[in-house]
Amino acid sequence: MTEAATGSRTAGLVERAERLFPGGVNSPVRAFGSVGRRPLVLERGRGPHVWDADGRRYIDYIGAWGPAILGHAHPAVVEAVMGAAANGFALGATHPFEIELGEAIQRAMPSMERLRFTSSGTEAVMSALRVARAATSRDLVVKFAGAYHGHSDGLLVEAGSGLATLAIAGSAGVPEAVAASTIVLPFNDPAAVSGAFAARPGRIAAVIVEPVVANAGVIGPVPGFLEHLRDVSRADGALLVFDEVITGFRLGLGGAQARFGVTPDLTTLGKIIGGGMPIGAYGGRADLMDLVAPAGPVYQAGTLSGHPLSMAAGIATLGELTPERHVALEETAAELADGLAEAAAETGRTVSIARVGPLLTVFFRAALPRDGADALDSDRDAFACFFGSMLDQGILLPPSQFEAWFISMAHGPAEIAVTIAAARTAFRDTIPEQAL
Ligand code: KE4
Repeated sequence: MTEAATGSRTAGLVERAERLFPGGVNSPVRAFGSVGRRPLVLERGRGPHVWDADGRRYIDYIGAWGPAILGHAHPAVVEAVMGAAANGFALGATHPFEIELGEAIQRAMPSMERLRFTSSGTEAVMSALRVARAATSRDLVVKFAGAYHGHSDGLLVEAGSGLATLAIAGSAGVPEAVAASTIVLPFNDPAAVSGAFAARPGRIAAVIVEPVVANAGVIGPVPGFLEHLRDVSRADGALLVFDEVITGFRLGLGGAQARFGVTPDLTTLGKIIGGGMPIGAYGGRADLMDLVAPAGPVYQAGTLSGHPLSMAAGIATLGELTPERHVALEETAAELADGLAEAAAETGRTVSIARVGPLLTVFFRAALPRDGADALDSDRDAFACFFGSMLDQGILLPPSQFEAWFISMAHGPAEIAVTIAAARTAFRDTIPEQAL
C-alpha cells in the first residue's frame, strides 16, 4: 500500500494538524489509523468527487459521513447558503428559515408533531433522552451493541462507529453511575429485549435504536424486530426513540419509520437535514416535546441552534429530494452491491455485502452480521488491505469496516463501473499471496 507521497502538501498539513489536534483530527473516524494509512486532507468536493491537498481526485463514498446525499457542492445548496450569508449569520432570534425547514421535516415525518433544532446529532439524541427520562420519571435507557448515537456520556457504552473502529468498548471519563443507566442488548434479539423489560418492570425510560444500524456497518432489522420494540416499550410505559440521524431522508423522505411502518415516540435527525452544515433535530409527540423549555421543565438550549445557513442548506437539500430520486439512488446502490458481489466471487474473496436501501457495507466475513458482535467478527486486516487498494485506485471509502458507504445522487453509471473495476483488483489484493 503506498503512502501519500512524503514531502507532499498533504504530509505537511497532516504534520501541522498532528501538532494541533488530538490524533491530528477533529473527529476520530477521520484518522485512518485502523486502515494503516496517514489521514487524508480533503479541500474540495463536487458531485461524487473529492480532491485532496495534493490535487488527487477520488470517487467519494464517505459523503461527509451522510449529509452529502446530493453530492458535494450542489448548486442549489451553494446558492442557498451564499444567499443566506449575505443577510448575516446567526441573528439571535427565530429566523423564517427555521420555520420553513421545520415544516418541511414535519411534512415528511408527521410523527414529529413538535421538534427542536440543535447543532449536532449528539445534542439531538442527548436531548431526546432527557425528554424521555423526564416524561417517564425513569432513568434507564436501552441501546444496542454496535449502534452509535453520538458522544454523550451515557451512549458511549459498547458503541459503534469510531469506538468500534478504534476497538474501544466505551470511553474514559464516563462516570460508572452514568454508564450503569445504559442497558446494552444485542440488535435483532427480541427475546433479549423482552427479558430486559421483564427484569426491570417500570424502570426503563426509553429504547433508542438505529432502525437500520449503520454504525457497525449496515445491519438491517430482522422482520418484526422494530415492531417488537414498539410493542414491548409501549406495554411497559417506556418510550421508543428512533435515531434517524443517518436513515432520515436517506431511506426515502419518511426515513426508516415510513419504510418499516413503525412510529416512534421521538425521532432524532441530523446530517442530510443540514445539507452538510452543522445540524441536529429531535422531535415527536407534542405531549412529550412540550416538556422542553420554555414550554416545560426540560432544559435544552444552543447559541447556534437553527442557524440560518444550516437551515438554508437543509431547505435546499430537502427541496431536491423526490421519491423518484430516492428510487434512483437505491437502484444505484443495488447496481454497486451486485457488481461488488460479482467482483468478489470472481476473485474468490469471501465477503458478505449488506444493503438496506441506499446504505451498504462490504463485510469481510462469510455471513451477513445479525448484530454488532457479528460485525466485530469481520476480518479488519482484509478490510484495511481492501481500503488501501481502493484508495490507491482513486476510490475513497469510509476508513472503517464499521461504517456505511454513502452513495450520492451524483454517483452515475461511470462512477459505479469504475468502483466495481477497482474492487475487482482490490479484492484480489486482499488475498494472501500463498492463497493465490
Ligand atoms: P453528530 O453529533 O456527529 O452530528 O451525530 C452523532 C450521530 C448520532 N446518531 C447516529 C446514528 C450517527 O451516525 C451519528 C454520527 N455518525 C458518525 C458516522 N458514523 C459521524 C462521523 C464522526 O463521528 O465524525
